[in-house]
Amino acid sequence: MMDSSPSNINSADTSLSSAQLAIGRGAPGMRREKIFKKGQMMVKLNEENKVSIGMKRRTNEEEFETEVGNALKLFLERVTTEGYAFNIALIGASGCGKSSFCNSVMTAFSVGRWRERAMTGHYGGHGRQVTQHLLSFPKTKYLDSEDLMEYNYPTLVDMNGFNDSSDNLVEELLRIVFFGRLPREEKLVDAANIYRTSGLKRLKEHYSKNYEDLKIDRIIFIASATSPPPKCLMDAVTQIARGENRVIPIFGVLTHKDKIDPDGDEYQTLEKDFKEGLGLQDNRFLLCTSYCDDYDKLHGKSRLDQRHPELDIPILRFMEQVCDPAYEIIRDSLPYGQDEHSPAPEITTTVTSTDPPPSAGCEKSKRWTLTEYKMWGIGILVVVIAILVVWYS
Ligand SMILES: Nc1nc2c(ncn2[C@@H]2O[C@H](COP(=O)(O)OP(=O)(O)O)[C@@H](O)[C@H]2O)c(=O)[nH]1
Ligand SMILES: [Mg+2]
Repeated sequence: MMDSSPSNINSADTSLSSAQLAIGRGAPGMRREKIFKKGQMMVKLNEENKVSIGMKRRTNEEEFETEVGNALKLFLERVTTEGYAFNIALIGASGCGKSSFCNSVMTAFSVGRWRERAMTGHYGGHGRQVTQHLLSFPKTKYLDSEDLMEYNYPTLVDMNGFNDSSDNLVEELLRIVFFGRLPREEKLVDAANIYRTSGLKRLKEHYSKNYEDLKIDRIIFIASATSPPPKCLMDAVTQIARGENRVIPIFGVLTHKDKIDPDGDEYQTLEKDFKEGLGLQDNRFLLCTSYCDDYDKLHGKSRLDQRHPELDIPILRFMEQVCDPAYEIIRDSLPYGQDEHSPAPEITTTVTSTDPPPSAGCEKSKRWTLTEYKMWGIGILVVVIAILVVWYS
């Protein structure tokens, strides 16, 4: 489990150069540089036993700031500027904290304060969910520093919660999402309605016609540490992500850390069940608190006014694992409907799709790296110059 307590800061953190700190946050890195120098000065005073209680608190904050810089630096080393940005699906039951976690990740990645990019909350047991559509958050929607844009920050995919079941419909909906066949901003419930009115075969036909977009590279399964893990849904996700030909790495997050006793027997049993259900090792698991109303109340200050490095650090470290290209997707180029357990349906009907026409950039197997884009740009420029030279000579 990842611990973010200040006592865990190792001496290497404090030897981090100010230039390294600046890498992470562009202009605000300058602020961090100043803080870091001030922090060193305070350590000196501490040695001389001249630190007041208030100053001690401040030193902790500064150590946290340093650790955020370090976690961010390690994250950037992992995502690099080569390759492509991963699409990460946040899957879980309704109300477990998917959207709150999504916002917390985007806050940890950005320079500014928390913003409600993914809508959170509930309607108090009326069965209606706040998130109804498949929403995607590419880096352009959450990064607020131009310096970071060239890095392959992931696209986070938030959607409404699934029921804790593992029937044909849930499995097919997961397949549709994982294979990138549910168009952005479309409702999962629309797919469920096709199933209800016309059956599984028609559902497969419909989504086989859609163009491949947002094909999922990583799954983060989210559950709350305050309620029993949704075992049927966990089974369905592991079955679709691991049991078929295209194998996607799964990670697990338990939210609501602030509401439980992490050392208590009850929680320990829940964590064990969760990890075993998803086949997780510690490096693919995180217990965390997200930015939320309860945490604001605990601190007596709104997340609109302050950041919480103690929340950001474990999330950054976890995301460093999630975005590690070392986890390979087996048979990545396999399209929807071509896996063993769900053979390609014969398309007999015409289904009107609202999707944009296919483009080279949509197909994941054809996703271009930055270098490839640059090479194409140079190539086109050379051709244009050649035409102009021939024209004027
Ligand atoms: N105390 C606490 N509340 C949380 C945490 N994460 C989410 N919540 C709350 O749980 C409720 C549902 O969260 P939301 O992100 O909308 O869940 P979703 O339906 O899975 O997207 C909201 O009231 C959040 O404020 C957490 O880590 N701790
Ligand atoms: Mg939500």
